[in-house]
Amino acid sequence: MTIIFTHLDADGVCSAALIKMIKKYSNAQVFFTHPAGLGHDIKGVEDDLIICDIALDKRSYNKTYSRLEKISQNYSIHYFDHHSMPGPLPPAVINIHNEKVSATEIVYRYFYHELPDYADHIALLGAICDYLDNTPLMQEMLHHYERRSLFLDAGLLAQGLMKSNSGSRYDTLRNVVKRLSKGEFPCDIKFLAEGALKVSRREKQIRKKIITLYAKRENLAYIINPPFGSRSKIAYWILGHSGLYLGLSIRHLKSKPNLVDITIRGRNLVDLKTIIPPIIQKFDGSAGGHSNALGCRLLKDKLDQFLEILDNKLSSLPINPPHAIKDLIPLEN
Ligand SMILES: [Mn+2]
Repeated sequence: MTIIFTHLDADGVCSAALIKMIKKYSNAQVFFTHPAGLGHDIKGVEDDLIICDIALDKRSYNKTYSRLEKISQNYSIHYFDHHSMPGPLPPAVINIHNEKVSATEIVYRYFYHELPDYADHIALLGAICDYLDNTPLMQEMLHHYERRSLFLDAGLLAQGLMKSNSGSRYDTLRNVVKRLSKGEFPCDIKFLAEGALKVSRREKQIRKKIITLYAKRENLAYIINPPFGSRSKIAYWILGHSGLYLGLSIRHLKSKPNLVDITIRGRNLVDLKTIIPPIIQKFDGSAGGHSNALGCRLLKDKLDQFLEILDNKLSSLPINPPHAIKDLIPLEN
């Protein structure tokens, strides 16, 4: 038996579904985790292990490393990921790493020769939902389907997963993984489709409210403790609505009242991975993610300084500002 630990977003779900399409792994057990929880969650694993789409977290790196090392003495470990790595993995771990593509694409390419034909559809869904369909392979594979039906399925999956938030969430997610691995599409899975419609209808209302609540600095839009809604979507909405470089959705943590979590989204104009971590490290915070989508944690009383430094940094960079909508409207150009 093999155990799969994956992320509970669409990229993680599609990665696990691809793996379960392979005969050898069809009975693998699927568990869901996150960067800070990985080291804890793999404690006591006594099976072959596959990890997908989970960033190696800097703070728990040593613990995770030693647990992986211990497991790897007796079992195989595959680690598929596309987040930046704070350090190496134990030598016996098979590390399949590429920061330019989705975790789903990494898994798809690694197991390509063992996958059924319909795996391409699931590979595309994981990539689209992680904003990483703009790779040479995914762009070519997009031609296997028709854009509108493909994107509908991607939307049903991403939005439907947000709704499966109730009691037996992990069982629901396992069920989605299993059904996708058997060749069903999100449009075949009734509760995903119904959940997606509810989530989308709710978001329509939430966005209207959010775009009245955010604040701006010269180069970035931010919102502190938005009353509802998904952090990443809120960051996007205020990024777009403000016309600025970045959108930041900031939350005070209930469990750790001296800290804030910040979700940052950009327009691919700056590489967040080179800008944010050096600033965060000055304040002894932590940051992780991708060049255009990043999360960080910081002491609450350092937040203003962080925003100030980040804003100045953006001013100093030689980047073209985003186009203003009104400049793009005239037809004569
Ligand atoms: Mn991912």
